[in-house]
Amino acid sequence: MSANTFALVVESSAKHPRPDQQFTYGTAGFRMKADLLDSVIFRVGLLAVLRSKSHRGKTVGVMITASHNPEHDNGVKLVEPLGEMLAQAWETYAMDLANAATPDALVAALNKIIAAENIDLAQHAAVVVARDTRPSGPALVASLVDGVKALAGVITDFGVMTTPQLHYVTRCINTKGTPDAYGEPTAAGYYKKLADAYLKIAKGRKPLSALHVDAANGVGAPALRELAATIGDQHLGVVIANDDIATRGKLNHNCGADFVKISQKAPEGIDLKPGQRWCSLDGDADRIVFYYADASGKFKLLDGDKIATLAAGYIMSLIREAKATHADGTPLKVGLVQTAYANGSSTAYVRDTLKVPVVFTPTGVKHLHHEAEHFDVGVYFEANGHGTVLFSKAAVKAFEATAGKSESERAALEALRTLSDLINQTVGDALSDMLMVEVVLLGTQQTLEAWDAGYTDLPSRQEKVKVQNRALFVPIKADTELAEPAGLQDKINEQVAKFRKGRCFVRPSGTEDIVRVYAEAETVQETEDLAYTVCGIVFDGYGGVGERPAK
Ligand code: G16
Repeated sequence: MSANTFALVVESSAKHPRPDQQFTYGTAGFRMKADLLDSVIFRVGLLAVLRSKSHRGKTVGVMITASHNPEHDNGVKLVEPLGEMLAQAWETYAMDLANAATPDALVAALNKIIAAENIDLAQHAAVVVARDTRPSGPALVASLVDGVKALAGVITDFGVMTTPQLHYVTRCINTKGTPDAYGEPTAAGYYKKLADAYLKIAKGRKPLSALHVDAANGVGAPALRELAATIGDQHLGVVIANDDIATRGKLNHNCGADFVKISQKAPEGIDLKPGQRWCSLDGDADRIVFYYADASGKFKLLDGDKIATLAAGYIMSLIREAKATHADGTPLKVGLVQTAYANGSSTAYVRDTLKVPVVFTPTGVKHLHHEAEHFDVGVYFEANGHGTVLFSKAAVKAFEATAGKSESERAALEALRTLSDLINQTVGDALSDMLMVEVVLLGTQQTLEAWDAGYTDLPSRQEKVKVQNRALFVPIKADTELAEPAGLQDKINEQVAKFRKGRCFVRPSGTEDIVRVYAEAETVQETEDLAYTVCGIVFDGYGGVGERPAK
C-alpha cells in the first residue's frame, strides 16, 4: 500500500476508535450492541473496497441491520456481486481487520489481504449500502462511507431498504446489460419485478381472503405497502399490523417472525380470529412465518419447514405436469436443504411423501444457499422462516426450451418460468416468499388449515440460556452435537434417551449473546421436560448467568 493511502487509512481510522472487544463475523455478519459497531463498520468499508477490487471493480453490497435482534443492536453483512453472502475466506479477513488493535496492525491486516488475494489497488471499487429502520443506522452508514472513501472507493447509499432488496439491487447492478440481467437496480424495479410475476399468475383467479401481515414495526411495513400498491388491492388484499417504524423501542418487540416462531403464539396485542390468515415478517423482512387459529381458537404455526414443503410439493407437481427435463431427457434434480431446527415430521414428510432428497447444513442461510445450488431446483428454508427456492441455469433453460405440447404442459411451463422471476434468487426474502405462498394457495384455493394438514409437527421448544462465554460451546455435525465443553454432549444424550422421539441439541447463537437449546419429543409435556432439563444442565454446569430458564 502506498504511503499516501496508508496515511489516509490511519488518519480516518483514528476517528473510529476500536473498543476493547473481540469481534466475530457470526451467522449473519457482525452483530451486537449498536454503540460498539462504529470501528467495525468503518473497517467493513475498507474490506468492501478490497472485495470489489478483487472482483475487478464489480459492485459489492453492505447491509446495516440486526434483523430479528432487539432495536438497540445493530449489525453489518457483506453481499457478493450476485447477491450471495460473503465468501467464507473473507469472513476471516473481516475479523482480522475488525480486531486489529493498533494502526500498524490494521495496515498490516490490509496488506495481508492485498497480497493473499493479489489485489490491484489501482482497480476501481464500488460499494452499495442500505440499512433497516434502526435509529443507529444513519451514523453507522456514515462510518461505512468513511471506510470506503479512505481506500478511494465509490459508494452509493440506497437509504432504508429490506435486506433482500439490497441483495437484489446489488445483483441488478452487476448484471445490467448482460444476458443474465436481473432487473432494474432500484426499489421501484424490485416492486415491479415481483408484482409483474405475481400478476401473471394471479390475474383472473379468485382472490383469497385478506392476508394480515405483522411487519414487526420494521422496514417490511413501508416495503409491503409499496409492493401491495404496485400489485393492486383487487389482486392481493393485505392488512398491515405492527407498522410503527417511528416510535422507539417497538421494532421486533413482542412481535415479528422470531417472536412468533420461538414463543409459538401470535404477536402481542393481536386478536387472532379463526378463519383469518396471518403472517409475520422480521425486522429486515428476510423471514416470514404464517399462522392461524383453528376452530377451537388454538394457535397454529406454519413455519419455514411448512413453507418449504408447500413450495417443493407445488414445484414438483408443475415439473411433472410440464414434463420438463434436461435436454438429454434426464430428470431435473429437486432437493431440499434444512438445518437441525427442522421439525422431524417435516423431514420425514419430504423424504417419504414428497420423495425429495434432504440435505442438512449448519445454521445460517449462507450455508443453506450454497448447498441448494447443487440442485436444479434447490428449496432451502430454516424453520425460522428464512429461505428461498433456487433455480439453476439448466432448470430455467428446461422451462424455456419448449412451449409445451398440451394446454396443461404450456400452463405448467409458464408457471415455472414465472416462479423463477417471483422467487428472489439471491437470498431468503419475506415479501417474495409471501407472494410465492399466495400463488400456490391461489392455484388450489387452499386455506391455511388445508396447507397445514400435509403433516403434523412434533412438539418442539426452543429456549435461550445466557452464559458467561458462549465461545466455549463448539458445535459439530451440522449443529446437532457439541464437541466442547467436554462431557456436555454425553449429558444431553443421556436425557434424550429418556424421551419418546426425543431429540435435543445445544449450540451457541451467532447473532445473540446466548446459547440456544432446541428439543423435540412425542408430547408437549415431554418436549418441555427435555428442553428445560437440558437448559438447567447448561445453566448450572456451564456458566449460566442471569435468570435460570424455567417453564
Ligand atoms: C440470522 C441468519 C439465519 C439464522 C438466524 C439465527 O437471521 O441469517 O440464517 O437462522 O440469524 O442465527 P443464530 O441461531 O446463530 O442466532 P436474521 O433474520 O436475524 O438475519
